[in-house]
Amino acid sequence: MNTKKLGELRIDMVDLQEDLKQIANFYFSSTYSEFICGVWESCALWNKSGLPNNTVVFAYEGQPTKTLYAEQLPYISNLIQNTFYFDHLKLIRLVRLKNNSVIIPHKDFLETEEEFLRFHIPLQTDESCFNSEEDTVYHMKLGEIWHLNASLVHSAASFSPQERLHLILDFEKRVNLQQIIKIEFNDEGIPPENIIEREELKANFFTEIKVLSKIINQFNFIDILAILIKTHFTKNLSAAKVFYILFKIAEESEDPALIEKAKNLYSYCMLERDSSLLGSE
Ligand code: YCP
Ligand code: CO
Repeated sequence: MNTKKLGELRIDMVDLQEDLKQIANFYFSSTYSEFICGVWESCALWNKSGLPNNTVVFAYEGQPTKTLYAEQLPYISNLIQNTFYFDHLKLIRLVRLKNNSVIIPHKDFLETEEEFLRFHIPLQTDESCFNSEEDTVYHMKLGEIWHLNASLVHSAASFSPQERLHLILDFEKRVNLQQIIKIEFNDEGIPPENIIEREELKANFFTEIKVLSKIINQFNFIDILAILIKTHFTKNLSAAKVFYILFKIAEESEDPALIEKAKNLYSYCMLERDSSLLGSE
């Protein structure tokens, strides 16, 4: 099932603001920071252990437990309960992406025993926050409900002075949407009004970008990567091509450590991850 906007929730901004004030005091964990240039953090509202700092995605039998944080968010908890059936629920996280931060293009569920059905609801965002899937860049507006196919290459970026805050809900994969979503929903894919137009690449783009090989080193590797990811959000460059260019730049630098780093990052984000990296909960 492809990424699509399912609908939008009516958000009471005054009530939401009360919950956002609570969230400002929450402890967010840095799980999955290896996928980020900048800062992306998460805390759990519902998970297996009921402990808010267990934010790892993994398959388990049975129902999740409410964490203390869910108790402290009456408005958001209500919103969730009115929108989703909990029978096949596994994990609900609050995730925040700080200003000038980008997520390295990746596929999720490479390390998990099972894949999940994933939903996003933005709780704090603006037009300077972007998501992408393969060759499409789009914006999820506040209160919209999205199904994300996280098995495809995807990425995100925030250039907003406010932290971008999303709810992410993961359900068992082997059920259909009617068993998860309580409200009426559309199947309109990524609507044109959510899609961000990007500039075409110049004919010699791939040759000229290799000039970055003159400055790349172990200290700025992550910065060069961030520049390439940001380029994906403004120019017609696919998420996967970011790795292709990074690899070409590393190759041209003739530094074996950088070539290895680029190769390993590609493999980790796009091909395979060891399940021992899952941590324990
Ligand atoms: C996830 N995708 O939420 C991952 C980790 C980046 C986005 C962090 O499963
Ligand atoms: Co992801």
